Amino acid sequence: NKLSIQKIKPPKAPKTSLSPKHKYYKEINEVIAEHIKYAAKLDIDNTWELIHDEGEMKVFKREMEEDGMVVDPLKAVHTVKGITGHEVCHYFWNPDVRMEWEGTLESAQVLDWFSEDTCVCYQIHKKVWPTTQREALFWTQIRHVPNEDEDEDGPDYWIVCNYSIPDHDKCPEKTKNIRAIMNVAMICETVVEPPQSDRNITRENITCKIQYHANVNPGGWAPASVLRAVYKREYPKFLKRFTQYVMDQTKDKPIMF
Ligand code: 16C
Repeated sequence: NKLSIQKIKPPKAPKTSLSPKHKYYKEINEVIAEHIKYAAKLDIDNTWELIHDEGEMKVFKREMEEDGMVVDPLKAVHTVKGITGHEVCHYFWNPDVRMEWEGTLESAQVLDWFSEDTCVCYQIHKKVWPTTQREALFWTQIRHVPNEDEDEDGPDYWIVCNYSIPDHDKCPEKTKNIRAIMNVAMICETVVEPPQSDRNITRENITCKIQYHANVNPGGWAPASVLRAVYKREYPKFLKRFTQYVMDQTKDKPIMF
């Protein structure tokens, strides 16, 4: 029954442990605020084209080009039972486990830690025939965005954002790869249906509502048809494989709200 659905709010945590003096502090706050704003609107109107529809998972794109390069914004929504938004974001963010679920990578490295919740990653993606291999250099941050509305029922999000940076001291300079540019976010809300009054909350009672935004510029020439075919196949594959990974990892662990 709809009226009895409640959202469990985790304790208010510091928004980020990154120092306001850090050179990326402003950029990170702005980028994250922008994703949250769009996620809250959930404005999937008819300018978005549905490219994959499978159960609760829906993947949309908007065809767009910049200087002749395909940069189609991509948006996906998914609803998964038995896991929380904090768990989804934890596994999406944690660089130690990325190779376990990310099927497009050849290698991934952490180059720097800005703070406990923010690091810089350098990764090399698998080659897509017949194009030059891609690499990426980006900060990645996980954070809890508590509901700040007067309205107690307002959304409470967990978010991870991966956002490209132009350079880093420890980043290999001249490689054979083309640098792709990304602005990616995973934004989650946890919905809890209360158990019968004498029972504890179990994984049966929780559902995670996921939104995933990806703006990727391949950074150099690649045939539009190859590119669109690659992401039409890879994003749904990623969403399925990654959410299954989170379910497998968490099923015997205490719920992380
Ligand atoms: O968000 C995802 N993963 C995060 C952690 O890795 C991170 C990565 C974002 C993707 C950035 C793409 C950079 C170029 C990719 C090269 C293509 C590799 C395909 C290999 C196929 C075996 O935020 C999950 C992302 C999962 C889906 C990625 C698919 C991206 C395709 C974009 C089109 C660019 C192709 C350029 C080469 C033709």
